[in-house]
Amino acid sequence: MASSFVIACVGKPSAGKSSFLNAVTDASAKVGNFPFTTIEPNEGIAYYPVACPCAKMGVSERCKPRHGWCEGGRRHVPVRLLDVAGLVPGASEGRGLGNQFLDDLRHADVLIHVVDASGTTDASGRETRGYDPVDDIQWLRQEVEAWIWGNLDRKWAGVVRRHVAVKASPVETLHAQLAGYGTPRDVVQRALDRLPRELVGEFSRWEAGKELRRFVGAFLDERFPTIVALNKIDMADSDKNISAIMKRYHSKGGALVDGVRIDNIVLTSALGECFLRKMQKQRYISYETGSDDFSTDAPGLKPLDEKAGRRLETIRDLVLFRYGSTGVQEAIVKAVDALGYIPVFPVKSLSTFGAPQQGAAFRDCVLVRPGTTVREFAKKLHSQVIDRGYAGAETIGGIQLGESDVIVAGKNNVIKYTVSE
Ligand SMILES: Nc1nc2c(ncn2[C@@H]2O[C@H](COP(=O)(O)OP(=O)(O)O)[C@@H](O)[C@H]2O)c(=O)[nH]1
Ligand SMILES: [Mg+2]
Repeated sequence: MASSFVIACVGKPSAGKSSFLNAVTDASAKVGNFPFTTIEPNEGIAYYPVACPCAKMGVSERCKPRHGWCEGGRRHVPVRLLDVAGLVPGASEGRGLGNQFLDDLRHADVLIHVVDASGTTDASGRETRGYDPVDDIQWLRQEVEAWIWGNLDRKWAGVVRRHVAVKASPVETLHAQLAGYGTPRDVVQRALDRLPRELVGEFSRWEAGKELRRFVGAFLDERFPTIVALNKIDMADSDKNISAIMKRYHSKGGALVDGVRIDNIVLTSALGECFLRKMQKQRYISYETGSDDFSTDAPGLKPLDEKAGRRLETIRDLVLFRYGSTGVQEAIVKAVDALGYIPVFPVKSLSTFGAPQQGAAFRDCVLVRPGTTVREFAKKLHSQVIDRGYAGAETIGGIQLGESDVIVAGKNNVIKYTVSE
């Protein structure tokens, strides 16, 4: 039963995607401690913190997550991170690696667009100086849009003919076309809901270059919520570029601009985080990801040499003091929050919160889409046993849950299923 939440890191070459991945991935420290059978070279693991019911139930000392870890009721749930390399302007027309990497996107629940805010790489990722990154967010969005729209455009006349012939609804027809992008039907419906009703009513007259194009924009907003990581904030020119980007994306009422909401722009120093983690692992500093400082004089730490000491001071001044953290962990949190996923804790016993004969509590935690029902989660869980023999479900306090109850964090997200076989 794998938590299947996938974040894709996208962006032009040299923006810092791989560094971002390294910064959040703790592969060497916690090898094997994630539910994914294979980790590809371009994959990493990040951890999303959630409130663990172990604290409220007074069993924190027995809380032993199968994957990730839990500390004082704060549980760190692994999520997958994909490094989608090679996105350059014109990619959707088959330049660069062409559709290959755009195909990777279909596994993603949410995107983190890593932008080089320092202005030291041009639109294709080549080294330069004084490049203005203000358009980078827009062109990436347009690439993805051109890709999805292009695939529909080619066959649109046929799609509409069939739509009329079989008397389908717009959502059915579009869902059939977009299912390949890993898209559930309700996402297509929400994208349609973003358009004026009259427009949807005239679906059979949609032109590929007009109404369909508009729909694809709405579809992107729903299908690929995007967090922007303005990266390399430790570099000289980043400050002024950040101000310009914030100005452009500041909109009235928090509306999406190029698929981005200003609240979802995060300032990051992937390299700073990599260095802090490395120094922490080698026991030169004590540092916790996401915090606004590190310490060099905690007991048991090794003495720093001058060069490392200077570098740490620079990170402290330019990143931690100025922006409050390296921003990397914040980006992960925002990415999962953007979809409102909630943690669910399946248990075998509501008195021990584990398997009855084992000591450990709350072994499993799975992130699920908002709106997931008790019955849907049973299906997602290991499967046929619960699905075939489904006899009911209850939560803490022996409260019975209905099949169609929507799972809500803190209310009914600790679930014990009963099976009739
Ligand atoms: N100063 C600074 N350099 C960074 C940062 N993140 C990445 N880099 C550098 O930018 C270059 C490209 O980074 P990389 O992660 O390989 O980019 P990718 O092509 O998007 O995967 C490397 O030299 C990194 O060290 C950062 O936060 N600050
Ligand atoms: Mg890379």
